[in-house]
Amino acid sequence: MTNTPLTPAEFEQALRAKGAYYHIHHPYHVAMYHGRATREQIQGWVANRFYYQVNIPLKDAAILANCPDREIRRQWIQRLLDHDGAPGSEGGIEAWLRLGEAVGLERERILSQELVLPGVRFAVDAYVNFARRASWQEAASSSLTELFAPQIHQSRLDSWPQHYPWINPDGYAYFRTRLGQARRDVEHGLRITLEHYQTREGQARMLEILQFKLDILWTMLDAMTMAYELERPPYHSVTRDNVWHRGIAL
Ligand code: AHQ
Repeated sequence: MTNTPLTPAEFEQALRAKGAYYHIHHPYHVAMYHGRATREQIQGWVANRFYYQVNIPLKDAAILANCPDREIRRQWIQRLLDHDGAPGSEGGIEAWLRLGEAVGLERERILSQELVLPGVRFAVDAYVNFARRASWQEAASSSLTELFAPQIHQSRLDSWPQHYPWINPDGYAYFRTRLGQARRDVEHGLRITLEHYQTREGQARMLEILQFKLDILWTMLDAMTMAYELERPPYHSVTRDNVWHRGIAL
């Protein structure tokens, strides 16, 4: 293996080639796109992805906490405001709750996180804990799955309204907002990444990190497939009750 670093253009191309493993290609997402998802599968996806959404600000706060560079922090903090809501604007987490209501879920049921599957929780927690432990540059670059995010948000806007007329279209505001925010995030994340990884070894490390994040997104949908498509939620052979993540009522 050569030690010659990839040029920035070659490195960016190698990052974009990882799009082949993006969760837009996961059968669960493909089924939703083609209108084959049931109401329960859509609701399960929204309720489980809520756990990812509420953890993004914690992940980004971990990056801020580890980053000594004021210029980087001044830009990165916008990501928390995008999700938590800047003063006077509702933010992405609230918009996700509206998506939940639009697909027929009770707001309180989403907030309770009772529908969050163990596999989803562990995948998301792995992302947050990685961001806390890794260098701020490695954690920042792990957000670059968003290179492929505008396409996935657009695909929902293009397909869901025709396939799922029972979903209140007000709920799609989140996807529309993310189109612009993801593109802006990628511009900043890519600049940090192309500047930080200057050696061939470092570039190889970055591709590993990106694959780790792709694995997180893919694994979340695997857990949802088990539960909502194969009807094998955790403990299904023991009980049909949601017993995960909760103590035994004494
Ligand atoms: O809604 C998404 C979002 O706010 C973020 C933040 C970003 C990150 O920091 O890792 N990644 C991300 C993603 C969002 N939506 C996902 C989807 O499929 O709707 C895509 C996901 C990503 O590509 O990482």
